[in-house]
Amino acid sequence: MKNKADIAVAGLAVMGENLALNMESKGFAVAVYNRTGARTEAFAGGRGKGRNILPASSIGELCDSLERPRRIMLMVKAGSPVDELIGQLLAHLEPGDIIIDGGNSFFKDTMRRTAELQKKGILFVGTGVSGGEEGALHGPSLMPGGDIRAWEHIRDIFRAISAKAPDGTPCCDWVGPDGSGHFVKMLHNGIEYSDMQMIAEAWELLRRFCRFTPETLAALFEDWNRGELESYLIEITSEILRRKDPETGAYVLDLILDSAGQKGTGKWTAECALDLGTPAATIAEAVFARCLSALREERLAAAEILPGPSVSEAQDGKEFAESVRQALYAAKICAYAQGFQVLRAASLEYNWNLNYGDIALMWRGGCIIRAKFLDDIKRAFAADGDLANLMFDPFFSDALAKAQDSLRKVVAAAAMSGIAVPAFSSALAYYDASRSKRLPANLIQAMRDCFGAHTYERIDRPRGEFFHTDWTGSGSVSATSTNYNR
Ligand code: NBP
Repeated sequence: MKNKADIAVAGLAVMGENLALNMESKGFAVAVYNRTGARTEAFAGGRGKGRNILPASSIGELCDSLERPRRIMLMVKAGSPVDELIGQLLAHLEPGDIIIDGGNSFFKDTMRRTAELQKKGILFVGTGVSGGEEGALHGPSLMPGGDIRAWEHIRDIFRAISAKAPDGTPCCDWVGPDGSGHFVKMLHNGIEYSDMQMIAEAWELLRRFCRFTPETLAALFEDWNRGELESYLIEITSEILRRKDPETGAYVLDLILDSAGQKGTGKWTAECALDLGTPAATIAEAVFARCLSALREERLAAAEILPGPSVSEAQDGKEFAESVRQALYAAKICAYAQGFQVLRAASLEYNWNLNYGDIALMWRGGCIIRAKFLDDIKRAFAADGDLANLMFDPFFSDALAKAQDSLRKVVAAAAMSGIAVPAFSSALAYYDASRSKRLPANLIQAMRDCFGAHTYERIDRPRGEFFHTDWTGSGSVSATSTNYNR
């Protein structure tokens, strides 16, 4: 046993405990602290027993037990608990010490904390940690950002404990300044919302149009997991579909209430996309779809009064299933294109200089959206680091060219049969709007100018010149130097 610990973990709920055990298993001595001391003792005397785990009963004791510079990782709820703990730590830390926030903090809080702590000489890191309990124990995807000076002191520990991509690369790299690590984690979760919604829609379509049994559906998802859709979420879907309740013998999925919960990172992603003016509509739809699912009582009442068509079964189930597979692939490309557009906008807005290919690689293992597909994204950004939209990469534009017909077919069939597929529909609208040379936004501009004199640009004049029409007929077209472009 070492006298001093290499790193500390504060907060010993599910994530903190498992991360501490992961660190210890990689040869690091880990000091641990929890607000309620009984939990620290229970951990040290239970799962941590006989291991290089040093329990501390106070923040002061925790800080005294660490090698310099001190490295302290907080695994507590986002918000005031993080500020409270930082406040308590400051009395015991010295310039050069490092605080790492591994919770799901909002990136703007991380920006603020990085700047405030920098003034006190403390190096602050906000890191995304993905993969839940299992990932924390066996290898999470880690997305650290903040004060770059901390990286050389935490790199070895972070890379050792992180998940490894199938080629052995650690799923952890320095993301960028201030809140960028937490932003990337938030965006990961937003993409996770859309992935899950689209898989749920695919399952619904297969179930309702093809009338496949759960076993057939499970085998189908298993088969999909051997192709371009290979991913953790597709893998667990086939396992979920097979699982039976030992008491009733029914499929567990059939017993689960159709009301989806959420903890807020999907909502944050949608809000950030709106703030940045980026069209992450499919991600936002996935959040709204969960909100709508939660209005179960209203849906049950509406089902009695709002009419719709009946479902026409697919003529050829196998053929329809292949269309759904291709539609899912096309919609997934669109959702990821939106996600990376948000990242790009944030990188420009906050001067983060993000490396999108490296971010795709960080998600290659350990995290919930891990998928073979991310290798293709990594390759696309390696070929063009400033790619404006993933759909413009030749690999993805070819893939969309092949799969877009299926997406149309499936969305149309769903609409005609009254089955809601909000993520698929939104992805298709995003695809079509993105490839439109001319959108009807000129009418929107005309209306804005008509009722609010908001002005418009003209196709026959250089960008940046603004015009106003006197739509009521009393005046003429006039240029203005003021841009009312809101
Ligand atoms: P919780 O979010 O439930 O964190 C609570 C832990 O923090 C408790 O052990 C609590 O102690 C401790 N704590 C300390 Br130390 N100081 C606190 C304070 N001032 N106020 C409140 N609690 C304090 O734990 P978790 O589920 O392990 O998650 C930790 C973080 O990791 C969260 O931000 C979460 O969003 C994030 N995350 C979770 C997952 C996941 O799958 N669960 C995945 C990825 C990220 P106590 O015993 O005295 O209450």
